[in-house]
Amino acid sequence: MKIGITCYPTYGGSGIVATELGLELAARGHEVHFITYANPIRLDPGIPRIHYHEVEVSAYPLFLYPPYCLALASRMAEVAACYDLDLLHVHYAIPHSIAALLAQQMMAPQRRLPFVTTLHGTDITLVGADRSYFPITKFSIEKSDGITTISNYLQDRTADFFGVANEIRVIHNFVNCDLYKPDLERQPKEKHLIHLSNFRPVKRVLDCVRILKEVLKSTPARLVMVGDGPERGPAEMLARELGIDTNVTFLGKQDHVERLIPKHHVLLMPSEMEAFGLAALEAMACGVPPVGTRVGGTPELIDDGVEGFLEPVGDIAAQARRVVSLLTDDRLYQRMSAAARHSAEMRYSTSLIIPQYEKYYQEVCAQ
Ligand code: GMT
Repeated sequence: MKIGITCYPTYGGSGIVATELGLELAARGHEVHFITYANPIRLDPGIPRIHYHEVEVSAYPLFLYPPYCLALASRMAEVAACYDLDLLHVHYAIPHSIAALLAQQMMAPQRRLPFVTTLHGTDITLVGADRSYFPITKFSIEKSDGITTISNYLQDRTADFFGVANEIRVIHNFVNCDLYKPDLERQPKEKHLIHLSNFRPVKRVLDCVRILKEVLKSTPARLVMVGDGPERGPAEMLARELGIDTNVTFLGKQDHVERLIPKHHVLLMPSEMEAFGLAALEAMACGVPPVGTRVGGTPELIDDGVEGFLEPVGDIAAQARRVVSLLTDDRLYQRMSAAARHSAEMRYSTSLIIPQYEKYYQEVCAQ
């Protein structure tokens, strides 16, 4: 098939899923066209059957807010016509879904251009819940030819909150288990925790620093923070205030997290909300057990006490206790690490999930 993919190309779970989906589809022989305002992260140049079309948003003195959605719709229609795309697949409802709807209408005199929208989390739980975006998010869901969510939790929440009647197909996040795998040469001595996110308030990044402070009361450890965003500065300040800044490293944005994660022992994911928890899935594939919060779709991903631990949001003491148990009880650690890897391979590997997208595309095109 010839598929146009649009996402936020910066750091964030939805962009990562969209990019890796495109790469996997291209590897399976499909022609993939990324239509985005920047080259998506994790997309190296020169990959066969992958094309990148930049969306340029012209500045004009009259535009206080440059109309990105319109520029995107124009580019989508242009690429669809030039490359004879079979469908568009947009990730994150706003504004991508509305741009796809416009592109579809622009193409309508010539032919049908169906589009699939994948909902990832904050597009529903935060942006969609905002009064100013609620009606347009609901409309975009109703007008999509296909809607997928990345967890059962998000499916239920979307149906309940927006009261939409469309079928919502659940296609979970996936991980390439050949790329994300345990590091058999990891240094066993020094214990390293890792956190990966876009450092938004929903991630409760400061809790990672507080958890480390608790952990250090009973066992030595280091914390590596990967990513960047508004909570990075406050987290760095908190580490200094708590006197543990020499135990915390802020690496900023990193492209090859599959090389970093396996060098660590435990992943921290203390989020306020997580529609699924892609970072935890990537860690599990590397045999790194996650300690996270029982919110949204995380219980679908992490079998609590078997593949990692889930505790209440903001309960620093409970999360720290779980981390300490993993760092100090080698048998527990080995058992949980193996179970985490096994679950990633058996339930969320690319070979299981990508065919679900291919099948869904065929259904949507055949409608
Ligand atoms: O908050 C993020 O990590 C970014 C956000 C996004 O939409 O870019 O991530 C969401 O999508 C991921 C991939 O589908 C999910 O695994 C995350 O759980 C989800 N984040 C939230 O719901 C907060």
